[in-house]
Amino acid sequence: MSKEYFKRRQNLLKELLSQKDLDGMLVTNLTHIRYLCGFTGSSATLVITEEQTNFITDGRYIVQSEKEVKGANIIIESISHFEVIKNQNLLTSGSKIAFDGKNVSYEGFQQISNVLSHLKLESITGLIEKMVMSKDDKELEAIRTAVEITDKAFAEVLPMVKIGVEEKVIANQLSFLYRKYGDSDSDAFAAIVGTGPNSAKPHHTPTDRKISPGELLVIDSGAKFAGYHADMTRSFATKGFSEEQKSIYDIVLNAQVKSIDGIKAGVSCRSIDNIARSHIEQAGYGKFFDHGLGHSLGLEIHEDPRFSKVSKDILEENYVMTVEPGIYVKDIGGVRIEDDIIVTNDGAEILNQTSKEFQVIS
Ligand SMILES: [Mn+2]
Repeated sequence: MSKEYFKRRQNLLKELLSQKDLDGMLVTNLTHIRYLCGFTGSSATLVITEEQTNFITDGRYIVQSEKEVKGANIIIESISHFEVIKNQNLLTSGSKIAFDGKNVSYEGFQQISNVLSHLKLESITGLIEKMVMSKDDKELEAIRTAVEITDKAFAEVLPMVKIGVEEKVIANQLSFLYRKYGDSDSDAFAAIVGTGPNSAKPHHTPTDRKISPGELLVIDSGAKFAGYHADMTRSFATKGFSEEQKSIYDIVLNAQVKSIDGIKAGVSCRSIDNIARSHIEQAGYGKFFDHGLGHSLGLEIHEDPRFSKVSKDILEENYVMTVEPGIYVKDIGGVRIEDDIIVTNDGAEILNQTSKEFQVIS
């Protein structure tokens, strides 16, 4: 990605800091550092002020930072990054500097306060989180690719989803394909494959339980591409399923389609959550849908805003959201259906191509 993208993001952050009467920021969250200058390694601090952006890392990352870091002056040092800031006088004495209170530990804060005692430090949270909500064209491109890879892997794995196959086998195969086609370091998150009673646990960890007749099956997984996440869930019934299991599937699918239909820029996240929630409530399953309708995703798998009962956010163009209603009934099983969508000015663009038709596994 070209330097201009990172410069644009850094400039927006500078603008937001100056609106808050702050002279700069110590960025310590590695995902935020990646967003602001492109570095993907595991140790760095970014120091942003109106005048300059300094990137500090250690000797393990000499080559990598030269290749990746854009729009920042690179400093390689083997001592604490806060000592570097002090020794090289990167921040003027008395200046008001923000740090991410959510990301700095208690000990980290003590260290900053001691070493950088010449600064006025102020904890802020949510500033960069707010910035990343609306995705730029490069980010949308990466998310589209992550979703394409997810669809492709799903299509390849579907033929092996049969009665008698273990949850773990399906999860491992998906993970293998995501790493083959997408980022090689990991999938977007550990795949959830829940059969029968396990399908009623929204965050089930795959086991050696085998897909059996007359039950529901939930598969929730996603690829990662260039650091950007995809997240898709599909549910199935197996041969011998009950009327109620089929009916639960239909209710969840209708709730999902209806809530996506309501999405467009300017609409509140809470009202979208409410579309799915009311639909499920009216069908008599309200108490079996006990999580939010969806979340934003990007360089993190779960970002703000959320589709939830308590959200105060309003959708804007180029927000990327998941829409994932579910119903989970003990002993009957669970259904969740999830797509990733891009918010547009007049609607939502659904990225996933994998079918949502009711399918029976035999
Ligand atoms: Mn999700």
